[in-house]
Amino acid sequence: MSLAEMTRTDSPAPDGAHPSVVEWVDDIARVTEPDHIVWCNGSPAEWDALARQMVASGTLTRLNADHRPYSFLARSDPNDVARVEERTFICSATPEEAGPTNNWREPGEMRATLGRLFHGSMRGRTMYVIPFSMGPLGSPLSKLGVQVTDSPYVVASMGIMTRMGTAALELIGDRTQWVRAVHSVGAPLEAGQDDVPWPCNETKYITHFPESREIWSFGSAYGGNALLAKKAFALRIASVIARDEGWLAEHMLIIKVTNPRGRVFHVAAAFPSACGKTNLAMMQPTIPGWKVETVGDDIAWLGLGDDGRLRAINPEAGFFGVAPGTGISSNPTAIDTIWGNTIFTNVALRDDGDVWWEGLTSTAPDHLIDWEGKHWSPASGRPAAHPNSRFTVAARQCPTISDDWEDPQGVVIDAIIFGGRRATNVPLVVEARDWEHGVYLGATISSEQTAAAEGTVGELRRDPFAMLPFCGYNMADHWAHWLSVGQRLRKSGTVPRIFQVNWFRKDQDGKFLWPGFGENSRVLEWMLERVDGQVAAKESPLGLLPTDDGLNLDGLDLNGAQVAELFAIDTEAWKTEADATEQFFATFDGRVPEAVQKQLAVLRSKLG
Ligand code: OXD
Ligand code: MN
Repeated sequence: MSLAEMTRTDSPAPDGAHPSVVEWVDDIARVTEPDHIVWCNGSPAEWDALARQMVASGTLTRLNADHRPYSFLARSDPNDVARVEERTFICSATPEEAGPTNNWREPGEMRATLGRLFHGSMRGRTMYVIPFSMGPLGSPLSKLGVQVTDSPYVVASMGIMTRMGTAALELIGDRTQWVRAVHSVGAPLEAGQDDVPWPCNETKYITHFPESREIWSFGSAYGGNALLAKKAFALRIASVIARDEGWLAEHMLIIKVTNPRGRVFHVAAAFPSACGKTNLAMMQPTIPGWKVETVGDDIAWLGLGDDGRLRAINPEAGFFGVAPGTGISSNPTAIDTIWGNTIFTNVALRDDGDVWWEGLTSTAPDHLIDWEGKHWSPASGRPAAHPNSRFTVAARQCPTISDDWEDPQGVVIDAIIFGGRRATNVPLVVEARDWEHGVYLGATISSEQTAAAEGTVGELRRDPFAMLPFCGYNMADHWAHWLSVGQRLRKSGTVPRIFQVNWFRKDQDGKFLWPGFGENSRVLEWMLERVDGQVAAKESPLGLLPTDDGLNLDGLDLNGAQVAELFAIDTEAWKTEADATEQFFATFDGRVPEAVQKQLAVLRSKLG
């Protein structure tokens, strides 16, 4: 018996563990050969022990408790700072099932590659077994998973981002469908070899097997590459489960909005990464009498409830928010949320032991240690925090968390918003004429490239439903699935309204036309007054627009020309955009649903 085999049994599976989990863990251990196995129970004591261990090993720095109680800073390897989309693979049986927007690999071939990579990949390390629930424990809308990982940073993060531990494990029974997620940083340690604070591997594979509901991730410990409950499970694998079971797994925030008359609405909104979803989810309205509360900031699972209405849960338990740009003025609620009990990754460290990033305050401190551990001053000419630096914090710490955010039946969705980051063409707000038109608006979202994924910042990219990197199957089939959900909603009698928004339109001098942030409440007001039947709208080739005095602009410093520019429709530019959409649709080899193609024809005919 090898040493690895002898030590593997040092932490027996807990009594409540289902044999299917125990056998699977054993199989993975046989391949990855960890020195130890630890079954995580999800207790505060366990979290604390992990945090102490990571402080001792240099992975975490404890922040000054006077400023930021029980909080930590992690600095990643400079080559492991974001999701790696070109290393993200969907291994469905055929390339057509993955579709042209995903990287497909033949499953057998990928399994052989992964077998080689994972062989002995946890040597010298501990393998942690993390059972977790996505969604409230025991909710009919929740799903269970188990991730194994050799990264204690991932365990601590999953402890914040999911309902993790024994209670989730005990829900796995004979007939439970649960998602298997294997993660290794891919940095085995030889006997006596010193570890580094952020082990990872230059070779990275973020791999999904939709049919068997499995995830295998190798080489990275950062964010969505490694916290497999988030993008890999709750979006890529869940979107496939949702297609098969008749619901939707979407890259959407959820908010509860109360109007001055006391009517409550719930809104789900899809925006591409780093377009301010967390800011909108925690928005403080500037208009009197309106209240916004937070249900979720990144992912929504939506399905038809017993009442035939569209209901949604936030499957996550925490926020993994982008730090830069999150500030006292842009998102005071987030700042209040992260007062303590927070893991910060790749932000800068202040001399007083607190954290800082660009946009937190209007002026930078004179001296910082930057995200790479180097001395920094405002004269350094480079950002102190990495543009994709993050905070990881429990959702329950958010002062605006909604009282129904853990409702096991989900919240009723009254409106759906699709947004992109567009400097030109797309008006501030448009209402879809019907569900089919709404699906077209979702299918044609485009945005400028951001820092959340690796790639060239600034390039315009198509991001249908803000799901481009997250849909686990053919994107055109996703649109067909949305259409079928719409048909079922229509039969049951209540179809949420769909809107498109664009906070990011610029004037000729390149300046944003719309103030954004809390002022976006004015757009929410218009949309929800539409839902409530209180305001009129006017037809345009793009859909329904506010009438001339429809949008509440009281107290805003916007002149008539600027408002006109926010809603201007440049017919020629839209004809060009329609041509580009036709080309985009052509990449799906005839799979784009008829009803979506028809919307493009309608747009063209309305443009004249
Ligand atoms: C995220 C993303 O981290 O969308 O939420 O990239
Ligand atoms: Mn996201």
